[in-house]
Amino acid sequence: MITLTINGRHIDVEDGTSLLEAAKTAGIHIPTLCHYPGLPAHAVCRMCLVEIEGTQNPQPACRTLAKDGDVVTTDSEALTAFRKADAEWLLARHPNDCMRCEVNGACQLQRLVHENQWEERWPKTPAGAVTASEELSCDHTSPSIWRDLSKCIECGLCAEVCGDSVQNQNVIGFANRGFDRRPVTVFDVPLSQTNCISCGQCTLVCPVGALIEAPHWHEVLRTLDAHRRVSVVQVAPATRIAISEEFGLESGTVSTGRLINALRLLGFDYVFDTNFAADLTIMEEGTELLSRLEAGTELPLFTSCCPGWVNWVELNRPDLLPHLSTTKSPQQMHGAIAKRGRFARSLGPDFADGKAEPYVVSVMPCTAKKDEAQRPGVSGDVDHVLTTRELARMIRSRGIPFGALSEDGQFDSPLGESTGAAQIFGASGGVMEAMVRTAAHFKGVEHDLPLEWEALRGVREGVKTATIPGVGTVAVCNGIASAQRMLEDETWREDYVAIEVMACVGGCLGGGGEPKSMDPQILQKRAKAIYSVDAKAPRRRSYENADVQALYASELGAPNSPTAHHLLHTHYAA
Ligand code: HC0
Ligand code: SF4
Repeated sequence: MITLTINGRHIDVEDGTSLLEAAKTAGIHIPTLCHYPGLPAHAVCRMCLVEIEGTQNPQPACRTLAKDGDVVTTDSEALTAFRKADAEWLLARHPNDCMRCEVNGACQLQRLVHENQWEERWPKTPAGAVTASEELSCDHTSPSIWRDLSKCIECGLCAEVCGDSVQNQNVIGFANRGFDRRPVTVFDVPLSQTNCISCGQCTLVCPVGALIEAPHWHEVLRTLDAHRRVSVVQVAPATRIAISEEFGLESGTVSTGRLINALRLLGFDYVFDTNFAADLTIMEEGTELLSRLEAGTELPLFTSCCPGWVNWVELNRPDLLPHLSTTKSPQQMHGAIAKRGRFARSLGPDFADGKAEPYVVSVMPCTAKKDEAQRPGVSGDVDHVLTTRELARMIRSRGIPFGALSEDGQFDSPLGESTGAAQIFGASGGVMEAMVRTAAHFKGVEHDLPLEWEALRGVREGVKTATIPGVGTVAVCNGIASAQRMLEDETWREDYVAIEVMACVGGCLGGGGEPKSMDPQILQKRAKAIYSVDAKAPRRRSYENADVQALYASELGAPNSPTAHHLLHTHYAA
């Protein structure tokens, strides 16, 4: 332990603690715009400069380690004046469009200016006009990610998370120096022409609105307001937990009922559960795995429900495409069933003869799901995809008191029932654990095997494995970088029969569309909540879902039947 003084307070911290963290332990707040837990400190925003007795110049608190005996000041007049000038310099080159900015209310630059009531230094833009810098720097070519470099404050977090620190994609990097320093793509081409996999991790760490999810919520709200179409919404497993954070509820609070009530208040006619389709996915994908095992071909089977991973394979390793499961993701399956199944036909004659179809929206913790909804082979199943953050904006914009809503909301039937196996899809390892539970049933060995597979769980581990008697060894790659590492040698071909890959660390609960959080334990808290829903579920194996059984009996026949293939499977582009 070392002892130092910050603003006159004695503080004991572990050796190796930064001044920023040391101050935090004593409840002393030092502003910063470029710090993000878990990523290396770059000290580029200069907001966290502090004075250390005996040191000539102020030092960045994020990158300076506390030393025994340090005497530190965080709030001198000189520091305050510097921070104000720093903010004004940032504002001088920042567009004056906070009122319509997607991250209005969640932007850290805005918060800092607001908190300190620093003077506005924006160039005055006439209403409706587009500044030259906006015109040059907006990139809306990706179906998932929008960039507006005129808002960039050069914190470097996007390049860090997209690069070696987390995702290992290196789509974004820094170019130029000084005033022209900018995060650019290779050769500065639009994002749609890069190897971006749409994971959205860059939008999660961006402290301003320079990188955001391609927004769909304005159009969804317009469609709901007009109320011309029958509207259907489906909700992903991870969203019902993380959305609580947007409204001040404790992290890890399960808000399924509140969320259903909020969606009804927004005007959706039917509120369904993506988890229903997750159970259906297991029936299809589990059967696909057993068929491949019998035939001894295209093994190991890779899961295909993560669109970031599917994008990565198509862009980087098309030779692996035959290994991807052809089963559609739960999002797309749910859309296909809602639009073209018995439910749609029950809505009236126009729906029955195909002249009309319901308007289908999904709420996902993922930005790549926007991209997925437009893929050849599934496009049309889902009309718009909202991230968890976008839904929170909609709820706020309509003044719905989310935290005060009752937890009694219930999904509509018949596309709303689900099992605990579907709920764990939202955590890394969950799809594989769910598949193991049902594959064990198909093989007639479920009663000899445990229901819970701890070896496949965990939100920080890289590659997790378990050996399932009667099936083989399965693996889980937690994050795209761990999959890339696994693929570096060829042993995976022999070692495993099935491999789950989720592009984001933690799985969907760490998705690029989730609420922004500075809590280093946030993934663990969300995962704990997900597994608690499973533990309390009355049915915990996908094949036990009564609505899924009824769907097979009435419409699909058996898993992997020709009708099931037509509605529930897809193909990939080499
Ligand atoms: Fe997921 Fe899904 S589990 S990808 O993370 O498979 O986005 O939550 O909705 O589709 O079910 C995301 C989460 C889903 C899908 C499901 C799968
Ligand atoms: Fe990189 Fe993912 Fe952002 Fe694309 S979406 S730029 S791959 S972090």
